[in-house]
Amino acid sequence: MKRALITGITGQDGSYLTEFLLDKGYEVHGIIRRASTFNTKRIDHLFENPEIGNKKLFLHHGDLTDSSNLNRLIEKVKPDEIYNLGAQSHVQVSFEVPEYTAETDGIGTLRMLDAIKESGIKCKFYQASTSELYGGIPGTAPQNEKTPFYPKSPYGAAKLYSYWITVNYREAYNLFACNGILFNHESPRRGETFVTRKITRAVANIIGGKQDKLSLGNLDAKRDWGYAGDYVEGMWLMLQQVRPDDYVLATNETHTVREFVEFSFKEVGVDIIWNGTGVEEKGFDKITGKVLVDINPRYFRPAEVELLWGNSTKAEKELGWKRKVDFKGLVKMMVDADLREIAGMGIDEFLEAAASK
Ligand code: NDP
Ligand code: GDR
Repeated sequence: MKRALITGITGQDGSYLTEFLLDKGYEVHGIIRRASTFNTKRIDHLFENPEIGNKKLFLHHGDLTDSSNLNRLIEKVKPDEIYNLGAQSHVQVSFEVPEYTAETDGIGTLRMLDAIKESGIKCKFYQASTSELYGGIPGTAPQNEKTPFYPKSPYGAAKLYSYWITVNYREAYNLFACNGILFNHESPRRGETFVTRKITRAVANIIGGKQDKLSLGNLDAKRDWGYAGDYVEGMWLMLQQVRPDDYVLATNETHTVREFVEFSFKEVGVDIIWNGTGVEEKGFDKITGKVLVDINPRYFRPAEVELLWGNSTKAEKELGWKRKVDFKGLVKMMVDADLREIAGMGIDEFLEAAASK
């Protein structure tokens, strides 16, 4: 039985990856942080299953800022594969906590790599690199493994260090270490402060009468949004190759935040029309004229990544990986899940009920 160690197991990707590896017959070990409230919601369904919890899935307290803990865990678990997903992963928040972000997202990766090297354990390493490395420089899209990096945030700069230290440990010490340069990937488990989930949650809340309107920042930013469940398979595939390498995972499509809003409301039968410019712009319900979207400058970033649009040809050719869920499918999945949670019914049921009124 193969053994995997995951940092960031309580996050969106960590939870999907855990399900994927358990399905493949792995024993999975995860590092969790001590918190004053429960932070294991995304993996509770696995850990509380008596066939899995403490038989195939083991949780250990730890933190990417604590080397002695990481050294000890690697010695104890002796993993075949490590997936380093742990990070302060919010770009805007990284402007507020730049030093902590560097400690976790930058030096944390060095701590992991050095712990592997010093332990002498033969173990493959996956680093959660990001399309934020590119910074969306005009004229560079679609971005692939050869596109130059130009990070635009403390998060991006910390992840740039991690990208290169991963390459360096591969070249200097012959570690099997890969960077997955992943474009944005979302799901019903996405944190609620990322723009996609903020939008789908708001749509469900507005429908359920629990929220009046949705306030956003830059509507014109473009992202290549895929489904997290597809992307964790790509992470695993990278570690199953003969040689370690770096790969882009993306859908090869790009859409604006504005389009994400329009598609999300459309799922519940609402057409949005836009009026006004800059911070005065508003999104109205075409039928009722009610303001459903406005702009709040607090969501603007000190520096913005305007355009991310990936090219995952290398991963498609060498790993045989391809995204299964497209943009429309992703929006529908997320709106449906939030609607079920908040209004107690899925999209189809909601539309049927609305039509019979
Ligand atoms: P989440 O924010 O959902 O999860 C982050 C995880 O990291 C959580 O488990 C969190 O624990 C943990 N964590 C935070 N700080 C530390 C720390 N100091 N020590 C140990 N663990 C820590 O992120 P995602 O699942 O979306 O992303 C996974 C990784 O992939 C991240 O590294 C992210 O930067 C990167 N990435 C994500 C993309 C995306 O679109 N989702 C795209 C490209 C890269 P806790 O639950 O306790 O907060
Ligand atoms: P991103 O994701 O910064 O791409 O990082 P996020 O969803 O936060 O922002 C995407 C774009 O939407 C714009 N935006 C808003 N963003 C948020 N969060 N809230 C708003 O109200 C809002 N209004 C507009 C942003 O300005 C931005 O342009 C994600 C994270 O998962 C990273 O960890 C990962 O590395 C990258 O994706 C790839």
